[in-house]
Amino acid sequence: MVKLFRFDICSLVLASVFVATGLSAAIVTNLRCENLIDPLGIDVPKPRLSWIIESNRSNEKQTAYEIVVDGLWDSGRVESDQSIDVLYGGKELSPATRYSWKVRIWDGEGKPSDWSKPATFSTGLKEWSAKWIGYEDAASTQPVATVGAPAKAGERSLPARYLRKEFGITKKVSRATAYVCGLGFFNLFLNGEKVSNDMMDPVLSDFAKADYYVTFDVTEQLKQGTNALRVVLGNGRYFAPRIKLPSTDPEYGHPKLLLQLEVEFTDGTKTTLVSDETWRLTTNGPIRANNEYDGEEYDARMEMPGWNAAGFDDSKWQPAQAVAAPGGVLVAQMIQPMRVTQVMHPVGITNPTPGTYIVDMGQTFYGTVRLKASGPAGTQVRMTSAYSLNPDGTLKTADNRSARSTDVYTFKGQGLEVWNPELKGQGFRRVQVTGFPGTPTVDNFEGLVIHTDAEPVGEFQCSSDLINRIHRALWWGMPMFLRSVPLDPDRNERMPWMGDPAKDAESQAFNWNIEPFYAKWMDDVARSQRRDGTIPDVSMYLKRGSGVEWPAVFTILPDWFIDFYGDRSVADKHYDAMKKWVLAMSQRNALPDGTLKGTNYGDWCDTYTMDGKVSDYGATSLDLVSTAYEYNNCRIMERLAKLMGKTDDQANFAEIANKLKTAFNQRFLNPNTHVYLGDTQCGYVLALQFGLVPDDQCDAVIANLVKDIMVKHDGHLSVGLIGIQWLMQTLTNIGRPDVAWTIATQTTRPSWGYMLSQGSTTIWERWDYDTRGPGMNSEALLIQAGNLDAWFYQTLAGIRQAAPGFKKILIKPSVVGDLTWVYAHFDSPYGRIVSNWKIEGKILTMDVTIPANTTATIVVPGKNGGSHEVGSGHYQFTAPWANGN
Ligand code: RAM
Repeated sequence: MVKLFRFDICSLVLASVFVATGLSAAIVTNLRCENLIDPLGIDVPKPRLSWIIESNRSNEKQTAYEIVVDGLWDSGRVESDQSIDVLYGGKELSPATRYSWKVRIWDGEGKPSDWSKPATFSTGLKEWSAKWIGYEDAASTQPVATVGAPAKAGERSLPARYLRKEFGITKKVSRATAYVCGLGFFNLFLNGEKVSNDMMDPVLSDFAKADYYVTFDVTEQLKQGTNALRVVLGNGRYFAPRIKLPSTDPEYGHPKLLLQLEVEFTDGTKTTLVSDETWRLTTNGPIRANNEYDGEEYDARMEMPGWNAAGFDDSKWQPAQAVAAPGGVLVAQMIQPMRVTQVMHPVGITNPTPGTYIVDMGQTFYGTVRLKASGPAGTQVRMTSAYSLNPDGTLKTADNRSARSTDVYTFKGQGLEVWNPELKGQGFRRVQVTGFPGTPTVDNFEGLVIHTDAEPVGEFQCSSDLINRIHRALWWGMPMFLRSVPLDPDRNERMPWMGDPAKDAESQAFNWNIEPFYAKWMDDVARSQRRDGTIPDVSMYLKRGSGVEWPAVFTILPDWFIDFYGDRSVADKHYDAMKKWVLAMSQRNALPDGTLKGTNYGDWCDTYTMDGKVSDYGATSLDLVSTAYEYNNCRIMERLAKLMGKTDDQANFAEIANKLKTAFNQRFLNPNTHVYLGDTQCGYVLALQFGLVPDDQCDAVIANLVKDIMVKHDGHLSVGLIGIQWLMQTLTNIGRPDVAWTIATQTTRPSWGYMLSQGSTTIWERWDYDTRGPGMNSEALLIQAGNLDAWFYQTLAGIRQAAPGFKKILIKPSVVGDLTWVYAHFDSPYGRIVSNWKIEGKILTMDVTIPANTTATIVVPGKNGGSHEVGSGHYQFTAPWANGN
């Protein structure tokens, strides 16, 4: 039953709230541990437990909760409205154990809910008795490209390592768990079946410091009798794909495996099976070469039928060698794995030169191609991937630089053969095929979209076709970077650069649950800190540079975790390292006037760099950018110190920040013209967004920024990698979402609309991708996107957090340009938030959903819309609307 309430907010407003008055109580659902659903192998002594409350009543609240963890902990009734990140408070958890847990809550009227359906988590392995095994073959470190073009100096690849082990199980199994670290990448099979649909496990890391192991529940796959385990080991980043060219990848060594299978029987006994020298190994399997930059080469004639099942004759194989451990600490992989998330069907196929075919997937993505064809034994099909075409219709591979991005398949000649590379991927849209037996059709190929399989949490649509298409391009482009660490997708580089994700993460977070992903990455960044406190501009592999702006992801993200996810754990964990870094930056880079010496890379590739007019470092003073960033770092540290009760630190960071602010304005701000040095959008935006502008000059500085956009640049942006992270939200914050809208809807260069008009399906690395020569010029390197997608959710739909983790929500859409409707939802830590407004004739209608256990301020657009304080529920507001409202 639905009842209509009418508010008398203003005589012109008809604001109505629909309240379901059904009496059903709150339901507790979506139980998560460490923000993962039923995680296997968690590695924390006190996991954080969260749940979502669903209810069809308005104003639903939690006033108390009770958690029960498998006999180990009954929290009893705890008077609290906390429903995310409740710290486990029971007896010490045992390693390698599965726990079941459940929760119930008491609502605003003090009524208890039913117990939730139980969820589970399992703890990681502590006692490793397994040995690292592999095959240390010095000769094979030479370049290998067995059937492709001859390898060039510096290209490195190896055939895959195939390992197997048979073992007997005589009793009834109650639970079997495999703990596996196979470096670089591994695939695990049990009795012929791959044990999961993960791709490219484990997550990347600096292997000398940390090695992630993956936990698999294999209870179902294990059988009584003889079982066969098999593992395929690829190079990943362990056996470096390049030593130089262009980056220095650390060389860790040959691929290696650590595996421990823990089996529990129904009679209460246990057994353990481990990797050791009794395993058999061969490199003479079908994967002849694999390398993320160059591709995978597969000779189906070398398949070994039956090798993954019990009874295979492996007498010609060699015993696995016990090899040195990689040297890092073993850490449980607590993020979602990479998976194939979509299968693409080609939209067309062309034949630019005799024997050469171009298969068009219709969309750029990161992943790989699947071949489905028949051919005589020995026929070799070569498939080279890239984004777009040369003018003559051939594939434009120049931007891949020296990455060959070529997969080679050799037919065994037995009916329909289906194959895809398993140990690599690349950013691409088109595939150039040569050597195909006969004439290929679109049915011979599929595209596999691969990325970290974070759960989707958002949807955005609006009345502007252009904005929808830009959102779609971002939606495709963003996951290309979610590959266990944020990683460039295409050329011979593919590095975890740290500058891009500081605000890209927020855009991603409105679309996917990336909390575990970035929490893990902050660990990687912390591990890359040097003794002197500096952090490289690119973490883990190419450990180059020690700037302020790029590593600032190490202050910005932990701080943002608190705001966005209500999660303090990242800041708590890394506080000391963050402090050390921020202090090192202000000391190392200090100039006599109190500002900072500029460090790499400034407002990288801004629009002034178009056509080579200025260098890639952009037009904004590097000193200005670095000083502004360090100021922001100090304010973040001041805030965190306050939160953590570290009063000395709080005072110290406040003092450094105050001095930086004074020095910044003395040096960079002209008090008469209110122009920041260089008169660039990036300079204004950083000063405004970070709170550097003296209060009495704010209006004048804003006017200069707006003039720069609207007059000097005719409604276009002029920023690069740094400016774009803050530009759009700054314009909203200063009350000019209309200016941001003008920028967002441009279709002339430089703009996102222009990129799409040139046929792109993702966002370019450079604003002048189309007129640049090859080199550092990717069609899908998202550095010019920053906070844009978040801006669609935050400003056009108006969904923002007003208290950490969206415990309090602000719904405040901006009706800009010719927009007539917006629909967005976002699954916040407390549940789904919906903002949906539309203008029809002279009426604006707004439907809003606020999840249980939160409150919200809803600001209805328009002169008479008003501001409404509400609890959870579904609300509809209508207000008169006139143009220019
Ligand atoms: C390029 C990439 C990367 C960027 C660096 C500075 O290699 O675009 O994302 O951060 O430059």
